[in-house]
Amino acid sequence: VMTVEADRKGALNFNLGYSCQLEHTVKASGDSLTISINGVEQEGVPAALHAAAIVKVVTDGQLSCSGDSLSVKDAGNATIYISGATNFVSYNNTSGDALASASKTLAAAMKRPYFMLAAMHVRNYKNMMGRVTLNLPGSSKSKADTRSRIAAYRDGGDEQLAALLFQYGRYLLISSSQPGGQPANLQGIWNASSNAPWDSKYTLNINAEMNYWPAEVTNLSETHQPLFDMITDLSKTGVVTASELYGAKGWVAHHNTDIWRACGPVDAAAWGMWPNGGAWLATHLWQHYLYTGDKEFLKKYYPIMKGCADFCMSNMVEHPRHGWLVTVPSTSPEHGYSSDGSTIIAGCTMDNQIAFDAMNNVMLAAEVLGVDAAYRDSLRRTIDRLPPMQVGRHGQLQEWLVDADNPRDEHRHVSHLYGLYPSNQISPYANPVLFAGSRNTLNQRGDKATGWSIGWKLNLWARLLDGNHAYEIVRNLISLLPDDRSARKYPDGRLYPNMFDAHPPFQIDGNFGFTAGVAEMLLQSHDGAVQLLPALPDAWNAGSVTGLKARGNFDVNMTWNDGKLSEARIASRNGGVLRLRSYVPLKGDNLRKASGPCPNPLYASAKVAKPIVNGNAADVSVDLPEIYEYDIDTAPGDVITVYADL
Ligand code: FUC
Repeated sequence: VMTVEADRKGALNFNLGYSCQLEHTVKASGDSLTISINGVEQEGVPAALHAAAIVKVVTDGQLSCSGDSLSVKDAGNATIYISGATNFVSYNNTSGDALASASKTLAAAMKRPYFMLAAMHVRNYKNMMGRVTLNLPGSSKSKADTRSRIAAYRDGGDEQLAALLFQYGRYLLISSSQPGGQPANLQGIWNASSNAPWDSKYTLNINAEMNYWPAEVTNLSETHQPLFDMITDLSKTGVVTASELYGAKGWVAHHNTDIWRACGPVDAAAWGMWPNGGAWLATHLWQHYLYTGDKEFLKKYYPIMKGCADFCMSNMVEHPRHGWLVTVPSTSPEHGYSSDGSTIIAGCTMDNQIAFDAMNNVMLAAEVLGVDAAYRDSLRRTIDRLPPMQVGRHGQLQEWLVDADNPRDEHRHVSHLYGLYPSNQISPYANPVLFAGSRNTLNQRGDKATGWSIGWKLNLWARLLDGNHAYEIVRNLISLLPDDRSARKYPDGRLYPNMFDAHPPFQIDGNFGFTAGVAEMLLQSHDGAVQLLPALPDAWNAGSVTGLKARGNFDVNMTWNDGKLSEARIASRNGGVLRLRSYVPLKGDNLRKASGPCPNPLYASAKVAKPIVNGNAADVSVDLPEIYEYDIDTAPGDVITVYADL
């Protein structure tokens, strides 16, 4: 709905038509336009969808219609209501009545005047947006337009632009992923082309998951629901793929899906033959549980998680040489291990890490729900037979079972670092060798990449607890690309003037990866503690944040100065032990020195097998900053305040 107002009656005169890239007809009658739109066939498949739209005008002037347009004359104001719908009902049902749905939505909207609809919209939006605030140094340039600010960001002094871009990612998620709708695809909801890059679908080997990295930690948990709905659909279509293609139990999805919930391999082998899209997606169900502690949710989605574990257990085979259980055939997404370009292999590191999560999460979920005792044992036995992670001859975390990584290769996919982020299998405290190996890998891959790859690297450097390196990645992402035509002149440009992220072309995952990455620099809760300011860069030496979420359902507010935490206020929603980790000693009521493993299972560390080191162990040492850890018992509703004890 939009409204146009003039300062005096009679000044507003306009005609209104409707244009659309697809084949369509427009009919004007009375106060409205009715538009009927045909879908297009693609790759020989006839269109299953058509659409209808209705446009209605309410005005204090004269309204007339002719042919395919409306005309408003001598008006002081006009409100235009626009409603559109398709015949889509669900992935396996297109029997909807597009025109009837569009009319129904329109009738509901027209019960209210513009100002009321606008107020409702703002209220809903603010309710989500306002949960998190972030202040970083340097507000002096914040009056300039975003294009100039992006162009000048490298000069320093405008860290509020990073804060704005962080919030922009939240805005994009709120706007493109609401319960009841589809999940945000490669362009969110902002694809403007009928022939979109990568068909505006869901790439499951990183991109669709990345879209949802900010959902929990930046306090927008309900925006995750459309993804859960898609996972539910895939768990049905994926059963057919698992049984027909692999003769396996459970369900499987490969590297790509769309609104029809396709699960089979598509495109060339290097892309398509990777059977872990479903299992990666299903980790989001478990993460939602860790953040919310919602056992009803866990109970509802447990069978879907179990379907992924079933697929792993029935599909993996024993490696003839090592005896480990591995996926085969598979690929490390889009990347080859040999100079002849071969990609298909058994037991890629990412496969093993995803299989670990798929089975380990189900084992933990079954414990929480008190079900499936015997199944839990079989999961445990299978997990114990997975290949351990390996560090290779260049000190790198190996991407494959074979030590084939090329230290000069800057491929954008860093799939084997899945274990470091988003998963929690590589801990500096429990697995320093893997931690150092991951750091070597990331240094070898370099700091420049496509938009989404930069977004991933930001989260990875945050997990490597290196704030200044993470900040270099921030700078690589906040780099102006005026438009796609200027890509040659701006080879490193990764942000358009409107702050959409550039692969290039525009792909929204980079925005979401950025937002998640900034949160990850400020707060982590995946490795046995709620860690305050784990990777703060020097450039953000003073600031504050409110409303970030830690696993265990804690809301975290922090202020810092001189690069150090000064105060944290943490609201406990569910109760339970809060273990705090900080680089400065803390004081506060009822705080006691922590001891033993993390007592709160919602943010406990993962227990992975001891790694194998094939390279030079001297290259894989870590030097970590001193940390202070405290426990505090909380009840639901408690607010804990702690201060730096310097
Ligand atoms: C993966 C990436 C590409 C692109 C596409 C949508 O295939 O490797 O870079 O982002 O998804």
